[in-house]
Amino acid sequence: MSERAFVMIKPDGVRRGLIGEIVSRFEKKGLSVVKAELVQVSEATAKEHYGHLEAKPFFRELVDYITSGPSFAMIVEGTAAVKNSRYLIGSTNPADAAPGTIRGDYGLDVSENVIHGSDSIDNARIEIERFFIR
Ligand code: IDP
Repeated sequence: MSERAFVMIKPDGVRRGLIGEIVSRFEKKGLSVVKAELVQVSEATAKEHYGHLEAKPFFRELVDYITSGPSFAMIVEGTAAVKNSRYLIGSTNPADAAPGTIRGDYGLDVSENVIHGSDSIDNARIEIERFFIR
């Protein structure tokens, strides 16, 4: 069944010129990028987006990272888009992410892990609204 996922290339990925390469991976997999925009994530949106991590010691660093420059926000559509996107993206820590995944191939450190992908259909809906509808 076709569904939508929210995917965002984080500022390190944009700075490193990886937009084309990363978009290409989603397209080759068979998922469609149906909307995309370069966005400057605000402090308030960053805090909301990562609200589940507010108590973590790295929260301030995470907010500074995600607001450090433009990100490339996308709506990705296709069969099981949420699950398939997470597989393409790989484990949170690039050191644990398998080669062939985006984080496995382009990341080194958990604090700058190149890309975000929604972790559930419900969160995909919330994140699409957060970044594209408001
Ligand atoms: P996810 O991005 O794979 O869904 P989450 O646990 O929701 O993983 O973490 C959100 C983001 O917080 C990660 O993608 C990463 O940028 C950052 N993060 C997670 N754990 C750490 C850490 O231990 N140190 C620094 N940043 C972290």
